[in-house]
Amino acid sequence: MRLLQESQCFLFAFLLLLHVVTGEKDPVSFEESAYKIPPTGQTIPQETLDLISTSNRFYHSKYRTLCQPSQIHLSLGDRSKDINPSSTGMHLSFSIPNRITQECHPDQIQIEVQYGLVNSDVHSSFLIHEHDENVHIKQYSYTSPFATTETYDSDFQYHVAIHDLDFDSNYWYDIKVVKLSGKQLDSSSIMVPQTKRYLRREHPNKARKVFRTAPKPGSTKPVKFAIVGDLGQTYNSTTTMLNMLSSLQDEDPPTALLIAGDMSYANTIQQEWDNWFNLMEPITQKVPMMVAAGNHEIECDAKGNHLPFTAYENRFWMPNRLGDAVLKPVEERNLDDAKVWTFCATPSVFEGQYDFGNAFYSFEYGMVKTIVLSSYSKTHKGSEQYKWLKRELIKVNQDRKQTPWLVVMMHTQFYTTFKAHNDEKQTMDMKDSMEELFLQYKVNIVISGHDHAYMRTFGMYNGSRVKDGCAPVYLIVGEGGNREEHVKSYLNPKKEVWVAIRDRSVYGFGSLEVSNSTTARWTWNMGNSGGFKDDVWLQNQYHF
Ligand SMILES: *[C@@H]1O[C@H](CO)[C@@H](O)[C@H](O)[C@H]1NC(C)=O
Ligand SMILES: *[C@@H]1O[C@H](CO)[C@@H](O)[C@H](O)[C@H]1NC(C)=O
Ligand SMILES: CC(=O)N[C@H]1CO[C@H](CO)[C@@H](O)[C@@H]1O
Repeated sequence: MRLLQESQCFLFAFLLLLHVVTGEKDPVSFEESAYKIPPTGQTIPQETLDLISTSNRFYHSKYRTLCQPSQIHLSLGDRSKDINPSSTGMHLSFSIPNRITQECHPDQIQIEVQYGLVNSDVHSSFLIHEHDENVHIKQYSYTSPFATTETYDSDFQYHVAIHDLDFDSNYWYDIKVVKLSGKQLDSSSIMVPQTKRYLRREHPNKARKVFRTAPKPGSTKPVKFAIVGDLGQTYNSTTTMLNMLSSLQDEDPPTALLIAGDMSYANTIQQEWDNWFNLMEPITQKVPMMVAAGNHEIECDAKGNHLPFTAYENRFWMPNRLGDAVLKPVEERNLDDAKVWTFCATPSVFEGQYDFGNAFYSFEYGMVKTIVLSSYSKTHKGSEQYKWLKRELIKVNQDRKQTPWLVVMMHTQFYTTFKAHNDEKQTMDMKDSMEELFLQYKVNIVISGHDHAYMRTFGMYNGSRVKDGCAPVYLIVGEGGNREEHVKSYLNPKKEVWVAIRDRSVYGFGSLEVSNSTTARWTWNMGNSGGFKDDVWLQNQYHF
């Protein structure tokens, strides 16, 4: 009996392991553009370029339409509150112009959401009402500490929940502006020149947008996530994004995207958030994007209320929220020039308060339960986050047959082989209080970014490789391609015994494909031709 237990528990087997590091790629010149599209004929395959040109955001039309939604991004819906949940949901988020014209104010326009099962004649629709409990319209003003003479007024950020969807099904949807300035929409009267950047016309041949809902917890349906961190918006980020986009054409495509923090690298310049959501839209309008708060999301407001996480709280809407965000302003004395990077823009250590909202939350996706933690919220034993985490872990372990795979995602890393963000106090405090729970409650995989590199460990606890492997495996996925480039060096020239594989040379993203309760395949650096790769079958460390 004991032998059997141990064999269930053996270390992650490598059935396939490729580790090829090639030399420098040819330098690629590209013109800095809003979307940072690399030139045709470079590293991006033609099929992918075709994909971009038919996706509406990249479509260069002569005229664009007033008040149209852009920056469309999905996130998974809220868990059903019913005792016997039989349906699921999706959140639709998008942006309606504000900064160009007042005509698009929510009081002035009427937006209709239509959706229905693909291959079914039945469809549903509703008009968006500001005071509906399923609708949240956010708009914020923000002053960058680096440009205090200019206040940015955001577009209207809509977050609309759709409920009562079937699990594991394809739905089409459409977001339509049906009334403008109180007038029924007349398409001929609303054409404006393209120079107005936020206005655009839909692609004439655009297919309806389609998303797939999550499989039901307890279902045996295989699931696949695309996973990345520290993405940014450089040429290299665009390459990663395009590779993710072309993976959506695969026979078994990823149906959710997990980002382990540091999304846009706007670094307080809010227009860069608009650019980033536009850049991501071809993917995020099809696949729910689930995010964690990174230090590049802290971005406190230099005037107004001095609150941190302004863009992160207004632009994303994660499911199963525990309530509105509770944020403490950054202290005035920490906003002067000398301290602004350390305390307000993208600090490594953040001592403020950030609870609830998009800070920490969880979601089920078929066989996988994911718990997203905030590295920039309190983590000690009495903290809101710790108490909630413990409750979640107890709950999920009451029936691991429902979700035999338990993933934790957070921005900062408990373990690293890189000389970069090693031993940051805040992260070490989090590790001191929470690592024990990860082990006790049988977390399979812990995903982080922060270090701009890639690492996979063996089962780890308290600084060492656990002999029988019955401990969480730690992944660092911060090689998305942001402007800060790769970490410069390793802590030790030879990899530590607990490190299975590491890289700091090639950008990419990961794919987690859960086949069944015992086996998953993890692949890193998807779609990049040549370069470093990691491709392993992971055995569930625990026996359910
Ligand atoms: C963790 O390891 C340290 C030595 O590195 C040891 O002193 C400590 O007791 C260990 N803690 C646990 C909980 O095993
Ligand atoms: C689980 O999936 C793996 C990989 O596809 C497969 O080899 C294995 O036989 C499956 N196990 C069960 C119990 O179905
Ligand atoms: C590692 C990698 O792919 N780096 C590329 C990032 O983008 C620049 C162009 O801006 C390329 O020259 C690098 O090869």
